[in-house]
Amino acid sequence: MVELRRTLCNRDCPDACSIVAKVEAGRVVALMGDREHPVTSGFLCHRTSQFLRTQYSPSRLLAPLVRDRTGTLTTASWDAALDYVAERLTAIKRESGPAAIFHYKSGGSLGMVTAAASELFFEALGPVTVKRGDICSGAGEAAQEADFGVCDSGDLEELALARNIILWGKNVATSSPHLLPLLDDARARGARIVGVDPLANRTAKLCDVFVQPRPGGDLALAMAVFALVFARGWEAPDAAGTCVGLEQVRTMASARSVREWCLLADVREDEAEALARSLHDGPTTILVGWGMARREHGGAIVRAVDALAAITGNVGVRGAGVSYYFRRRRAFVSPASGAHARPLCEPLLGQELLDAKEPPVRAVWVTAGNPVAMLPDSAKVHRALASRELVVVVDSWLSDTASLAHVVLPTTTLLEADELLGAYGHHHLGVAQPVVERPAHVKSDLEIFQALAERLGLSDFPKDDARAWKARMLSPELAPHGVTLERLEAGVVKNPLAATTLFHGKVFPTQSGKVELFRELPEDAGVTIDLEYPLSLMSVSTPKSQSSQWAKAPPRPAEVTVHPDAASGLRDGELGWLESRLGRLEVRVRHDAALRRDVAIVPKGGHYRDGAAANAITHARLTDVGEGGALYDERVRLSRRARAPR
Ligand SMILES: Nc1nc2c(c(=O)[nH]1)N[C@H]1C(S)=C(S)[C@@H](COP(=O)(O)OP(=O)(O)OC[C@H]3O[C@@H](n4cnc5c(=O)[nH]c(N)nc54)[C@H](O)[C@@H]3O)O[C@H]1N2
Ligand SMILES: Nc1nc2c(c(=O)[nH]1)N[C@H]1C(S)=C(S)[C@@H](COP(=O)(O)OP(=O)(O)OC[C@H]3O[C@@H](n4cnc5c(=O)[nH]c(N)nc54)[C@H](O)[C@@H]3O)O[C@H]1N2
Ligand SMILES: [Mo]
Repeated sequence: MVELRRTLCNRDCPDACSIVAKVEAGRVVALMGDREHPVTSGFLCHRTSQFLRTQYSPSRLLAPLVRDRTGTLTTASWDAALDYVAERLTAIKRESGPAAIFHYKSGGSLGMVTAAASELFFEALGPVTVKRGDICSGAGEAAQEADFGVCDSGDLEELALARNIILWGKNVATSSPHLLPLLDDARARGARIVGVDPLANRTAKLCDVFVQPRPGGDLALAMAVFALVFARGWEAPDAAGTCVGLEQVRTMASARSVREWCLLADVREDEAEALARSLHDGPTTILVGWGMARREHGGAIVRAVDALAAITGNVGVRGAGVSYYFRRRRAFVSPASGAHARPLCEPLLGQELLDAKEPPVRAVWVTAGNPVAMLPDSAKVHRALASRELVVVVDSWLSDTASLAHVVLPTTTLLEADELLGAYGHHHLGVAQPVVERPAHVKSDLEIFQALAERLGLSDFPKDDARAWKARMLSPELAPHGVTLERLEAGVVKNPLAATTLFHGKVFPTQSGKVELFRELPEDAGVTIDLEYPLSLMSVSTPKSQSSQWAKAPPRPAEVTVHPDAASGLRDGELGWLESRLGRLEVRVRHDAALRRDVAIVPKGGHYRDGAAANAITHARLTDVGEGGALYDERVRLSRRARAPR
């Protein structure tokens, strides 16, 4: 018998889709997008439509692995694996204190139950050492909090009221494909779509105007637009009343001519003009990508974009706003208190782990992350982890990080997840429910913590099932709106606590109650030219993978795509070295004449053990605010393989 079952995708993706699984004799045979989910609208992304390859892959982990005396990861029983982990954690805690244990969690599952269970477990055991900062969106969130007092978005459906939509550093076709139907609708209604991105990616095709500044040239571009706005008197009549710092922005923008700012940004003046006009002719919504802020001046860039919107009157009114992030946790309460022994900075993790003293970190537990491939300076992250006494990784495949662990515990996949979920690209809430039974020797993260809590004598750790955790974690503010667990189990609901028009009435939760505009500009608006390493390494999302999780194995060696003139004479298809000041990768060169001559694209998520991780040649560097990772500021060059290794 064929049955259709519904669940919600728990991937680290803004769309949080409703998936319809076709199940036959206990096996999922097809995955489809749910027509009833207002954002999913009946289709799945490439990654998830291919997920059955991963679900039924022969390389899926189906039993715990423990490193044996010869150093080989060998299959073990759950009892043996958990007894070993419990015994080692107990000894390390007794000898060095709980701060010697580090819990690292990343975005492999955005499920709230997994997040809460891991936090609560390590609070009860410790509190232990945890991470701080955010490799993904640290800078952008901090920027918006500084400007507006909170980092959130209005309703996605407000896009229908926008006359202009600016996609600023946002590759929707790849990273949030469920925005495409909304953008198509907007265009059909006559809205204008403007893109700003150094890369003419697939999203460029749906833009009426597409501006390609040099990587990191956005601050200079914003300054050009400010200069035009001020010259034409296009600031909103109430700008001085709703913003603090308007005059400083005016002074900053007047430091150069529009022409000079455009040269610095490497755009034409008419392109800056088109942006200024779009902001003047509002309501205009700016959708800001997460990647753009992964730069040394990333916070400043987002703050400049916020300021453009605020000064031209595009904040706090319908059909307008600067959308960076939707507060996905707003509807939930966590049973964890946030207590910890000390934090280590995520984007600098390798060094921070090596440097930690009194006590040194002796044990690391990894939940839903692959830091070796996904954090910058992979070699250092690898070395830092491999030199600990105990590394435990919970995952469903042998990632670069799991490969170096002492214990690997096999867990559930997104089709087996039992979870509570929000989204960071819209305001719908929902639950994931297993659409298929998990393999016999696989446990959810929650069950793993429960089994360990028992061994460690943490008797207060809740023993009830995922559904009980979900019920406890719904904010009490939801029930008066009729949003209960039963209601969510029947299908997604729009978060009733989220604003339709954010900052309606132009009231901002900042100290002044107004938008607090940025006041400082880095020298040359942050633009630097590096003649020795002329290319910017753009290790951006590819439709084919979710970070390091690929449906089909990624190409080996990694592919680098450059303008033919920037290929150092290497032909399309030829092998070469891609070098940064940190290291080099062997790569296969691809030509694309539509690219700028100063960029090199390597897909995000290549594997370290294959020599294909962009992070192996990316320095660990912080963003200006928010302790994000300046991943995209890496400078590289291509060279022939014959060259002697450095
Ligand atoms: N298929 C797929 N989807 C994903 C992911 C994935 O790995 N694969 N990852 C998910 C995750 S974790 C996240 S956080 C989001 C990521 O979402 P995004 O951060 O939007 O990620 P990308 O698609 O990498 O797009 C980043 C865009 O920023 C542009 N950019 C880079 N530097 C600059 C700059 O200086 N100025 C401007 N204007 N633009 C710049 C890049 O060219 C690129 O088009 O997507 C999620 N969705
Ligand atoms: N060079 C470069 N580096 C980047 C980026 C970039 O654009 N360029 N993007 C950055 C961004 S935006 C992000 S968010 C990070 C992502 O970094 P990570 O979150 O580390 O990325 P993934 O490779 O998706 O690793 C998640 C792991 O969780 C596992 N997993 C899935 N479901 C579960 C579950 O239910 N439980 C457990 N325990 N594990 C599970 C997956 O199998 C996978 O191995 O990478 C960052 N790194
Ligand atoms: Mo991310």
